[in-house]
Amino acid sequence: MPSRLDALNRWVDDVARLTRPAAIHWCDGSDAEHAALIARMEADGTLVRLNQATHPGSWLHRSHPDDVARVEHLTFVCTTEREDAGPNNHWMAPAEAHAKMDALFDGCMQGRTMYVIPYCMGPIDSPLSRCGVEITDSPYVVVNMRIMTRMGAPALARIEREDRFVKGLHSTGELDPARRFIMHFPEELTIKSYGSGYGGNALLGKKCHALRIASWQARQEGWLAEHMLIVGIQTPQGKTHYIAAAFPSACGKTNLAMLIPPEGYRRAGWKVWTVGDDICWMRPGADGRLYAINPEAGFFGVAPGTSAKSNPNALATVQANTIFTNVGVTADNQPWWEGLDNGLTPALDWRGEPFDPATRPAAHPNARFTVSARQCPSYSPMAEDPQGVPISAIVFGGRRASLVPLVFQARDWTHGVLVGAAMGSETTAAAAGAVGVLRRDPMAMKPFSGYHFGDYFAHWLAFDRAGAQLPAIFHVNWFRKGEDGKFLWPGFGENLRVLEWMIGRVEGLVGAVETPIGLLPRPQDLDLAGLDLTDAARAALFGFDRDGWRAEFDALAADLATYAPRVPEALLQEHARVRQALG
Ligand code: OXD
Ligand code: MN
Repeated sequence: MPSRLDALNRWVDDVARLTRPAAIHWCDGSDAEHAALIARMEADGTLVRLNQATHPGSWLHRSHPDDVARVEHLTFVCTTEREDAGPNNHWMAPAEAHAKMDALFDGCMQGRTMYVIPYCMGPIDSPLSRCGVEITDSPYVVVNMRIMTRMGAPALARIEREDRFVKGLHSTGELDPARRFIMHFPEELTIKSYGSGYGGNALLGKKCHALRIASWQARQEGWLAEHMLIVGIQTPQGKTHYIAAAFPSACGKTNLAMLIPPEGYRRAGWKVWTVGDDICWMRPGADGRLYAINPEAGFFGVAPGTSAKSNPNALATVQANTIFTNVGVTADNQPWWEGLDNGLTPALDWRGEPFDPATRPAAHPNARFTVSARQCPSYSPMAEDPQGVPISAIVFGGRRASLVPLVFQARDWTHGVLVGAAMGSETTAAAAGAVGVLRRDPMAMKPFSGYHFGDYFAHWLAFDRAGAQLPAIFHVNWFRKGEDGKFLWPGFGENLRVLEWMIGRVEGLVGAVETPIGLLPRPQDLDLAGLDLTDAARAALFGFDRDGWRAEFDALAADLATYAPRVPEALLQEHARVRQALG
């Protein structure tokens, strides 16, 4: 009898014929398999044992110095029609892309083991979850995928039941940036990635599958695959509201997902539950609400800046069973990074050389930790619920030194989609180029939407239909600065004050004032007790600058026009309506 796994077996055979590995290993996700892989990587230097007294079960990986981040300029969406990928993606014709990739893969695994990793994105028994299989020659990828996904035998069993999975083929190749490509074939549910071992390029379940391919699948199947954290806010009355929030990189997604309530809130009974810190899959339930799962099982977080002050939950999470990539180490082999502030000093930097601040920082600025979400003290028990969590509010945000107030609410869903499409962040001194330049990043999906942004906006708008009970949509800006260049809002745990206002809005309990850009709280609508905000700070954080917003909306018109002719008419009309109200 033909097996439901025939397609998978045939593909594995085809890949083996092309890449010619010395051995093929089907990953079952067991502890024994994991231990053998770790031992092998310790022996060949891929992993360095960290101090097992302070960090049990933890390891350090030093990547190739040229292979430390996602490579957007080498990332392609290969649809039959160029237009379907949109101006928001690099495009290559599928036949050309396959030929290019297959030439790179030809014989590339000779002398190496080829690992076949069946994985499930999302709880193994959730109807919202989707499966994939990654073939890789990197044992580092295998151990990371075991943390980041539900990997191994249960995933293979689900694939056998469903007979449908995303195919991901990966090889670290020669780690030569000139021979590095990350190609997506959404029409074939296929990914081919060559020449990089870095997380976002190599752990194919994450950005490649759970965002680029999944966003395509989601459009066809009527759901949303988003670059959002999911956090549960439990009120003193015992009700938990789940909030999904999209921010571009370096805007504190992991911190918000693991927020520690300010002392007064804690005493009053507020609790915060982490469901996910990076990706959110949402689908309308029978009651018309959107239900969300975190497709990932772990965190692939940025280490620098993580401290007992900025994110105590993250720090507690990475105390054991963690793979650190490109951090520094102390003389007694504890992981160390800039901003850790634990009183220790680094001995070696991320390249394994004696630390010299004049040469380079101890940790690469994009140094990462990979760790199971289950180790997070605030991990929500609902994160494993196959039905997902009902979303009360969607939050968009960016880093805006001026103009954009602390928080405002969109009037309705269509306005909210416009607010998401208008999202942007200002460049910081940390990045090359001019400081304070606005980069538009709709829904924080610029690097991750697997299809044309115009179609993506239309897909979002389509959720507003009869019977839908859609979340309220908000925009936040934690990064407003005063004349002196200092942040006006304290951020971190104090952001709960803003989330409390959102929950009050959802429950119909608190006020707001109408402005052309949306509904703004008055300072008295938020609990600001104990915060030292000057009158000028209040005016900026809660104010509405009509002239500034006029200019902002004119610039937005030009940015939306880059997605013509696919920008939905309803979105253009919404823009025109707000622009007119601005006078
Ligand atoms: C990102 C990440 O780059 O989550 O967005 O790693
Ligand atoms: Mn991300």
